[in-house]
Amino acid sequence: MENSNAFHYEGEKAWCPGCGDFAILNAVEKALTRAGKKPEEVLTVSGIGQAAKLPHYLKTNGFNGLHGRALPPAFGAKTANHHLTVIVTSGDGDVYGEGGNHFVHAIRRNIEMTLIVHNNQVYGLTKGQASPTSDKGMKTKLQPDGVILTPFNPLAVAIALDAPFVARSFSKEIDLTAELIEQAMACGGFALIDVLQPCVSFNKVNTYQWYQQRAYRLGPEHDPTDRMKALAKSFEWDKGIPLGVIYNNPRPGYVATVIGNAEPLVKRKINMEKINDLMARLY
Ligand SMILES: Cc1ncc(C[n+]2csc(CCOP(=O)(O)OP(=O)(O)O)c2C)c(N)n1
Ligand code: SF4
Ligand SMILES: [Mg+2]
Repeated sequence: MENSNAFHYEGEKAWCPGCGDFAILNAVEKALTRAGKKPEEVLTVSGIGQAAKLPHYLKTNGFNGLHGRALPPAFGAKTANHHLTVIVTSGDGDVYGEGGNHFVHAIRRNIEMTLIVHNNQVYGLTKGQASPTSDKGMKTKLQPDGVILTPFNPLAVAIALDAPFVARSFSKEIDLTAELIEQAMACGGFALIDVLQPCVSFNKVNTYQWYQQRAYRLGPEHDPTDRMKALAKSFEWDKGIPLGVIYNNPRPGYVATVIGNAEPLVKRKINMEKINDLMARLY
């Protein structure tokens, strides 16, 4: 059946058949369509990895940068052009490992953007080494005796830093992921959506079945505005993995509070005389 949404890219996608990344891409398209966005109003930014290929497969403005460095250019773009809806798509290795410092400080700055992490618990692109979210004991070609480190808990870190919107989904739950992306884009500040994403080629432990056996949807009894309860939820893993909005404390972000109504940089006139003078003094 032909896909009629304005964000859909028909070309080939270099992901393995069955990879959870396809469903995340589908959810992003759905969320943008339902939110009534136009392709030119959206910027999708990524670093390096399988997840980071997503901007290539979506008809929006796009920027594909360096491994671990998706958040800084996204921040730059948002501050220079406030009207853009900025979405960052990253892998667990990209944003929780190599770019972990940017993850922490983007949340502290509360920059208005939605970070979608394709959390497959491995380095997919480089063929299955352990990532910061790999379960303890998981054996890989590089960790033949099993991972010895305690996994990084992105949700707990984001809640500790008081991120306005912290959620988790499972790639198979396309409607839930799309719904969470829509809420994230409307939250007014930094939003994290960690999406459990099976890597069918290199993660033979955390499979579709493994996630399906544990993942459950949070019900109305969970109050996402209660930070301590949200923190407790963020530690649930082995017996049950909660999906949905874990923590919600909406408030204005960096651009609204620091830059306010000032004219976006992108709209300001360029004074070539001043630039040429500056260049002449630099060289
Ligand atoms: C600075 C730097 N370090 C390491 C690499 C090699 N590298 C490329 S992708 C990647 C890991 C990707 O894992 P993840 O971010 O989880 O994405 P996935 O492929 O699993 O979606 C690594 C280590 C690189 N390209 N640049
Ligand atoms: S290696 Fe894993 S993450 Fe990468 S495309 Fe294949 S299934 Fe997806
Ligand atoms: Mg990964």
